[in-house]
Amino acid sequence: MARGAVPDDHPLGAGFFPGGLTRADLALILGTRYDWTLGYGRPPLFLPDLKVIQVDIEPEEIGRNRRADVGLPGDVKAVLRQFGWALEELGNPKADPAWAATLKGMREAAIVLDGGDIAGFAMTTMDAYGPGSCTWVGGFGHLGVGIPYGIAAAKLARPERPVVVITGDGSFGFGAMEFDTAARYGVPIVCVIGNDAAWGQVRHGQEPAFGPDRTPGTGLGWRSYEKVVAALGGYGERVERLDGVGPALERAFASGLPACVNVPTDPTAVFRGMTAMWPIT
Ligand SMILES: Cc1ncc(C[n+]2csc(CCOP(=O)(O)OP(=O)(O)O)c2C)c(N)n1
Repeated sequence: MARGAVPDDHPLGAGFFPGGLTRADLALILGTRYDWTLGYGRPPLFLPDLKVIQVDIEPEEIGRNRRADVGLPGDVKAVLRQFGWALEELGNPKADPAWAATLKGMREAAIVLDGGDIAGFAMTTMDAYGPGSCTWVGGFGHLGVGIPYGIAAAKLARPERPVVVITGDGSFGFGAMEFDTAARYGVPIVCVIGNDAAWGQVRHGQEPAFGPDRTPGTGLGWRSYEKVVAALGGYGERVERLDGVGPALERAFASGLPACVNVPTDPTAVFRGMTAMWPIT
């Protein structure tokens, strides 16, 4: 509930991006529990060698679910005031500019969306912090532009920004060979496929219109598109579990190559905010 106490666009803020936590060497846990919202204090969010200072007014909360390197029983407001005095005594040391730059880069990662339902889910759940930082097919719905947009509009226009392309498996197929372009020009976009083995948004319109067994042409099959990207000189990974997505993204970025993280998704999940061809009733 403290979201916003440090504004998401503060130079030292990482918003809700877990990437900030996985790169940190010290975390302050202030009056909050290691419940499901913090992944119970376990990997992939909390790595084993992350040092933690935990402040809680309930002494028994300290060290519950995860080890605290330093536990401080106390009221968060009072403890933070004391931290402030201690920092003053140390001459108010400034944050490492490299760390601020890392956080800035994570906040400003350009997001490119392509696909039907997957783009709808992503559009409504992801934050954007600057002009041109979130691109998608918009009103024309011209699927297939994700990878080229990722290469050209985002990566070559602003090479300092990390670029993530989130795409449906169908839409990936339209532009997949552009990974060859990305590999030839050394453009390290990271593409995540929300793979429901279907032209999902169209299929989800066919089902109510014609019946669940009458969905012509919209089944695609579970293809290993990550292997296509690897064969073109990029980096490819298939991820079956949600908690594997974050580490796979880290490896994809670390590869420095055009990368594809292929994630099988639930084919029955329907995004109800946009409809490609639902019956008009
Ligand atoms: C070039 C083009 N062809 C077809 C369509 C029609 N269309 C809209 S949504 C959709 C399904 C997209 O499937 P996918 O990319 O796999 O994403 P999903 O909906 O499964 O998440 C299609 C084919 C389109 N918008 N653009």
